[in-house]
Amino acid sequence: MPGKQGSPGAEDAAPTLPSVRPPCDRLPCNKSSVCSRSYFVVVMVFFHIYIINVIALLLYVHYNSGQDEASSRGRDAAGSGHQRPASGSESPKPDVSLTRIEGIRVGHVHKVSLVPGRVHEMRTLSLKPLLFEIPEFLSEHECRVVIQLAQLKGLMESQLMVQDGQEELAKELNLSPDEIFNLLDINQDGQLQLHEILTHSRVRDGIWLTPENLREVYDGLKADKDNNGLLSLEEFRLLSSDAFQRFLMQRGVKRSQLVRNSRHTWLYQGKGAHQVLQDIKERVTRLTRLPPTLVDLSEPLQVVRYEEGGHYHAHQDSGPVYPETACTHTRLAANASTPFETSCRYITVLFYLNSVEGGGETAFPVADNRTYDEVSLIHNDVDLLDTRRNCNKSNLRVKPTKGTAVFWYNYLSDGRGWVGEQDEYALHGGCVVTRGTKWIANKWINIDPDYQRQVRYQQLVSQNPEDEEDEGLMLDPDVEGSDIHQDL
Ligand SMILES: [Ca+2]
Ligand SMILES: [Ca+2]
Repeated sequence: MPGKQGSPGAEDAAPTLPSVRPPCDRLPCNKSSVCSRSYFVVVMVFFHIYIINVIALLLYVHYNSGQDEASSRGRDAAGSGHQRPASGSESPKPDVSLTRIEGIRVGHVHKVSLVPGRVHEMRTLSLKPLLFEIPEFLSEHECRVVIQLAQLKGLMESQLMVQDGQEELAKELNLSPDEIFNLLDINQDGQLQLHEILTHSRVRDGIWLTPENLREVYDGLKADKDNNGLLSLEEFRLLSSDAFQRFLMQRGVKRSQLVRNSRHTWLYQGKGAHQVLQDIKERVTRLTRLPPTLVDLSEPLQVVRYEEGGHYHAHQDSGPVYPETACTHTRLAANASTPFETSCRYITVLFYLNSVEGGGETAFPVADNRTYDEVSLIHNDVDLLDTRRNCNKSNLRVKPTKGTAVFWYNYLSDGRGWVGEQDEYALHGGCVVTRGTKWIANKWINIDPDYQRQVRYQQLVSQNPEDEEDEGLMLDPDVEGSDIHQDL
């Protein structure tokens, strides 16, 4: 295809050429009339003018495309901040090209060498997101040590309730009830359907709303006057901006109604850490085939425990990256005026530290779906992000088996060896644990999609190793240090 589009001038010109053959070739004609010498001269003059025009057109096209290339190279070289380096000899090119393992097809098995003397099998589970499973990635001993180290350190609640802040949000919003209504009314039919409210307000300060408890709120507040299950503009106007929130708080919130219901801690994996933790980090480097520096500079190992009834509704591990967004891990190197911050986790490696007796699968609701559409995630009262009730409707579920690792890419490739856009299909969650306890660990590999920012960050860290503790490079304050002193 690109070859065909490459020379539009030549393509347009070529088919018209045969038509200028002298008409004598085709028509038996009288020499004295149409095929006279003067007629032939006229035809030849037009033919020459035509050829000159075609040559001029080709020159014009060639000259212009050359100019475009030159100007785009100029823009890249100038580095306007948001642009990533383009390929080509004159533009700043990443020194490293990130390896991205090919999925080939679902069910494909790669043999990988991760530890001396044995071969692991890595099976492709989906292509969107690019997701793999490696049984027996961790030994029984390693699983036990990680759990014990986490217990020794102590786990904290993964989600704390935020009681205040709703009032402030309403003030900040500075929108009239009519304006809010109009924004929520996705299909613009003048009524608010349940899914329209849930799409925008599924999470209210960490409380997960389901269609059922939204109906409860309607009943409690007597919001749906005509009882048709919809909110009209008149009904909506009668509600105060924080009515929902106040109602939910008064009624009391159970752990099961939170976005996530688990406890976790962080384990440092650098120099001086327990050998098992260092071994796991090295194995992750071999598995992902990424530069060791990137793995070394990433977040520590997160260990999570879900009790019976624990869950984590479907979410993305990474945020989308826009020009005005900075990555949490490279914020040292970011422009100070960047207003938003997000986790930039190129890869998630998730380890199952035990085999769960009941439930607790990792669900990927839209894996290998044909399309991704945020609004259709709630359909006919079925919320695909709700891992307490709808895990069985997820496209893919991975059963927790002790020692197994799964890993996936949260970003696509930019096609030039670096990190591209967020992969929306990487949406995933932890299904409710129906029996027993579930222990997992997460290793995230942090890479900034902005190549220059990642490089600046690594330079800063290598130049000022002492600053790192003060500035809190790590995402979690209880992390005692890191191994960023290693060679970059
Ligand atoms: Ca509507
Ligand atoms: Ca109504």
